Amino acid sequence: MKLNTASVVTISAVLALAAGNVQAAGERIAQSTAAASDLRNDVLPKITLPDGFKIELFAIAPNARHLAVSPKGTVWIGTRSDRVWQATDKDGDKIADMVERFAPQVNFKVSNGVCLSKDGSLYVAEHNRVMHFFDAETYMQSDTPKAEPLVKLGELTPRSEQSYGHNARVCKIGPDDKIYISLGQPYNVSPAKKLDLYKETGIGGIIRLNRFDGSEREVVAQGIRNSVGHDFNPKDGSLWFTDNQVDGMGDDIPPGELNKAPKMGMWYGFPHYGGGDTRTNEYKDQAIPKEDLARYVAPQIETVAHAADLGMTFYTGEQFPKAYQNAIFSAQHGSWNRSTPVGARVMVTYLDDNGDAIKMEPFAEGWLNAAGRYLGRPVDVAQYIDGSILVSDDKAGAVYRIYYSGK
Ligand SMILES: [Ca+2]
Ligand SMILES: [Ca+2]
Repeated sequence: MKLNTASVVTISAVLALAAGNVQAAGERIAQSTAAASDLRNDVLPKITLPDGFKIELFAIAPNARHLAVSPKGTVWIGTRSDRVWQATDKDGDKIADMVERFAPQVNFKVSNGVCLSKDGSLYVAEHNRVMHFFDAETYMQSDTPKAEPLVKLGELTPRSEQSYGHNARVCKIGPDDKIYISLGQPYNVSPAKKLDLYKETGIGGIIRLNRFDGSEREVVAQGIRNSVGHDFNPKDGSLWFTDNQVDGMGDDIPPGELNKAPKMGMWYGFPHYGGGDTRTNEYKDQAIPKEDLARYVAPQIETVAHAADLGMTFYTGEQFPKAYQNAIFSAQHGSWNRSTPVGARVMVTYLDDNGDAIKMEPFAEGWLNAAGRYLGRPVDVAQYIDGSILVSDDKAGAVYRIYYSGK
């Protein structure tokens, strides 16, 4: 009798495994869930926005990180796991009715960064590989979309530098039609013996590549600690990026950063500076090399320490009032190491006529409650097809849409 029971259990387990595999191929994320109702009823009413703006739930997507939006409205959602989601709104109410696994046959590792080219190629920047999906929207329902590595596994950074820390990549296509990828360096403060290798490979920096064959790899920015968000000013083509700064120096230093690259080949201070003009303890007694100092660019905006500024986008839509045209929307993920947490909000940065930042201020906040508990943690901001913006949240596992109703 006992033997029979054991056999039944074994067969059930095999069946369950098989069912799991079948499900994985067409894995869909339920949208009408208790978690969705909680977000709609309990969290989103707490989010404060400027007059005339509203926020609603766009999609449930576990571990939602960086976003890419096609002109037809498909939204690809990266994660720090092995999944990329694709969200579609078939009935046109601007709420996703289908969220499913993209390219289930691909074994992703930390598939955080997603970006789309004008001709419809989707790139997935993983921890140490970049995958290229040709005509991604056409093939997205296929189990075998046309895909090949743009950067082969183990060739984005030397394998010796792979690490759990700062392993989430992001990408965007630049005005030169090359792909720009940020490479966070793995340490809190990089040791001196690593600096030459990092400068050469673009770790602690941003690189660009030919997006068709991965050739012409260049390091375009150095001296960055861990940038997890960049975009290009559509007015002048300049590259802007956020940077997360050094831990363990206290609650209020060093500041986080929003940077602008006036040109390629500049140096942004790390690890000699830990954020803004705060010298790191490890390097403060050393002179900064002349060749670095000559290329040093100070941040455009110093943000509150440890807020973790991540994804950002220039706003090019027409739905929002004029003040927001060509402004930068960026996400603060929120602190993990500060006595009183800060962040968990969407910021807006306004630029002047010269294309420099005037100020950054909160745009959407309320995910951090008075007790210091996170109701959500924003990661990325992307413009949606109607000129609203989408905000991802990897704590709630959701994507929100913020739109202007004027009322
Ligand atoms: Ca819908
Ligand atoms: Ca800096």
